[in-house]
Amino acid sequence: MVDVAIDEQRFRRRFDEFSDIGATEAGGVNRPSLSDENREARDTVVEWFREAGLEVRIDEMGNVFGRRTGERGDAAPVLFGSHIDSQYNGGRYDGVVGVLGGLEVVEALDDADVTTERPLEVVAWSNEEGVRFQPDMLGSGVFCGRFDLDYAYEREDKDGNTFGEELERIGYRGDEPCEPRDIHCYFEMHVEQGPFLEREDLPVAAVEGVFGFSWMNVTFEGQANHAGPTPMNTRRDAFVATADVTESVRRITATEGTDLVGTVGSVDVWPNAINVIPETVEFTIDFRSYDDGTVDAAVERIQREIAHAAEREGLDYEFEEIMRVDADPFDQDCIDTVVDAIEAVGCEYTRLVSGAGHDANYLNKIAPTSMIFVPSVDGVSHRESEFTEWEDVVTGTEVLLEAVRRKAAE
Ligand code: HGY
Ligand code: MN
Ligand code: MN
Repeated sequence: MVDVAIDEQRFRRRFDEFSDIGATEAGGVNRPSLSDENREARDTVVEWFREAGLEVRIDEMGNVFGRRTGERGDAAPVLFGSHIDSQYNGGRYDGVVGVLGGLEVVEALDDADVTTERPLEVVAWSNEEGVRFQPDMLGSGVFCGRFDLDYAYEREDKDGNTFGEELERIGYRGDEPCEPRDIHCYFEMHVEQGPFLEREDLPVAAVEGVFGFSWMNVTFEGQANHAGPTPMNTRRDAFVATADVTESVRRITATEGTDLVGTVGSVDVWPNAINVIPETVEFTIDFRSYDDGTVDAAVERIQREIAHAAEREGLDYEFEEIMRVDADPFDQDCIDTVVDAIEAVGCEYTRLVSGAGHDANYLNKIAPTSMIFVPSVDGVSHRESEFTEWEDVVTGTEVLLEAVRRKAAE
């Protein structure tokens, strides 16, 4: 294959400029889905895609595609990318390296005057994080037929704004149908968001699959009362039950011999006052494992614990599973292509399964898919101090370039 080189300076300039959008004091970014900062990030990606000569299309979910034609114009494209929405006060690398890395792959091919047989498409998926509008991976989920458009448009944030209204407001409710179409394969380059590559002192991993997970919403309804005169044995304290369930989540994940992880991440207390017994607590539970049966068992057990906690405290409660994604292995041929690409780039590597969810979870249902991981310093992510060495981002992008070229020649 003709030598094609990543332009590290150009890529770094873009990344630094992009990191200024929604930048936080502590060095992270705050660009939640469909926020004004997310719109600015989208506008920048569209501008850069166009400058790179890509045909830009925006679909009904605001997914942004940049297409580079191939010698076989009507052949199914090689699709690669990630997301640019962030956590509230999240990291600069999560998702972004996959989108800007995809753009750099296209520009490096242009620099070397290299065409590909198949068309290439770089994509920035909408609402991958799912922190403002649950569930996560909503843009890729509609694209892959997992959710219908109305369901997605009706999703509400905590202030009652719907996804559809906000997408309209920022001007990204595109005309392109958001539905499954013929994709030759999908690659996603992403920071590992865990400690394994750094622990092994390795620059890259071929990702063989993604954990399945369940997201649940629980609401306990007790009774507000004065924190002073109310006798302890008459209280109906919604937060005490929440604490019980949180402790149960931790106990269930301690079950021997499973890779199960569990988190109570979002908790809203009402009236949330120092001298009032909590009346209502709404909280979330996130269980994940590479084995679907393990997640199923954990969801069943925690529902029993919720019922017991409510009974002990005399509470009413609501339970809703808001999202369930099955674990599944990626396509072996795509994994092998990533390994071949890593060997062509000439670096050591390992194979990993992802504990984090990605748009690749859903793409894997409609097209051969695999991922490339680069190290997260201190294994940190979803935090403003998230960091990846630039040389590792470049290595991951070189691997992406090699993998894309291989598949585009099929
Ligand atoms: O939840 C996840 O793993 C992803 O960041 N949406
Ligand atoms: Mn991500
Ligand atoms: Mn994330």
